[in-house]
Amino acid sequence: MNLSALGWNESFTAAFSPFSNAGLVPARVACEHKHAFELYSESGLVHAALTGKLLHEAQVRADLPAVGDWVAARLRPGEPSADIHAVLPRRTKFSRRAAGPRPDEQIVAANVDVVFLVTALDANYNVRRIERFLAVAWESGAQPVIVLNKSDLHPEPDRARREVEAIALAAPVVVVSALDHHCRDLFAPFLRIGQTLAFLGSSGVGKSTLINAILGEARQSTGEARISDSRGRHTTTRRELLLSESGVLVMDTPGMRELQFHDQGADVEETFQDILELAHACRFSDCSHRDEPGCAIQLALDEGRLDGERWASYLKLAREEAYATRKNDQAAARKERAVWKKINAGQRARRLWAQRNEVD
Ligand SMILES: Nc1nc2c(ncn2[C@@H]2O[C@H](COP(=O)(O)OP(=O)(O)OP(=O)(O)O)[C@@H](O)[C@H]2O)c(=O)[nH]1
Ligand SMILES: [Mg+2]
Ligand SMILES: [Zn+2]
Repeated sequence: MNLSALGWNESFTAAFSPFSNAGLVPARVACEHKHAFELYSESGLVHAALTGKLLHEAQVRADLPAVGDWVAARLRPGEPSADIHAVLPRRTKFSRRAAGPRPDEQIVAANVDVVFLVTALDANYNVRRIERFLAVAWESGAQPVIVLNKSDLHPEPDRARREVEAIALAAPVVVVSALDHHCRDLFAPFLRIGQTLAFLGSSGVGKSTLINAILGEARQSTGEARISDSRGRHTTTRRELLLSESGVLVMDTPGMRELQFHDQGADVEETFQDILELAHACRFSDCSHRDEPGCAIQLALDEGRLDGERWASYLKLAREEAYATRKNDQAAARKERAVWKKINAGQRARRLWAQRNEVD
């Protein structure tokens, strides 16, 4: 296997140099099992485990490898297996809040160049959801492409295209039927060796069917949608970076209705309608519900009309929401810095190149 065909480029070389001195090799995470990873390396597919040191030093989940990551690995001599010593900084990343008690960041996909946000033109077609996915996609650093699949099921696919183009900004919109023979041609402009493509979207929209069509191989299982509401059945159950015979690198992912970062607010409101209504009756509109006079929440707690545990769980969610928002702001700032870094690196590279040519 050739590293550049696996998506390696100069942006990783600098980050890797300390590891190459230590005798490690670069490898890319193809998929993740419970306690193990599969990696693409120059010597082919290898199984790998994390070193205790990496596990120990990881502060948060996002410090551990995710599908698409480049890692520094030590190959075990004579075996198709390796140990992962470090994760290289991600060029792009999709993350969402992990389920669970701590609002931890979960990396959905790393180092993706082009992300296809897939929606089906069936009963679940929803422009607002595409809008939300798009917002997260722009933050990831990858180039988003909106895919309206199952055009064969829509009476006026061109009307849908116009509607979506109106919110797409700079993202191209592809209207397609995965069952159509010409499907692959529509994706041809994106199929370049070394480019990492990823497909995201709800279960049943046809991500795996599109991937099979693009690869020209029946690589991924696909599943019938439920008849009742045409939702999918979560046929794909793990994220996986596939490398086709033709050299196309594409990530299939399990169905995801939302990328959670942006949507939490609506959930909190829906779930805690009663509390929000109570808060309307506080004397001060910016009441913090701690010890202000005329606080309707404190009064309701005192009188037993509001359950203390329910209040505590509201506070917890509200805090997490604030955390997620803060995190999004940080992501935006990071992205801006990254752009400048790229520009500076470009200037530096040009300068070095010019110096070198002078010497030659
Ligand atoms: N009519 C029609 N059906 C399609 C099209 N694309 C996919 N399907 C069908 O939709 C169903 C779901 O397709 P999948 O490719 O499994 O969907 P998925 O997005 O990978 O779903 P998960 O793996 O569950 O996330 C299958 O029965 C496909 O044959 C299309 O363009 N038109
Ligand atoms: Mg699938
Ligand atoms: Zn109050």
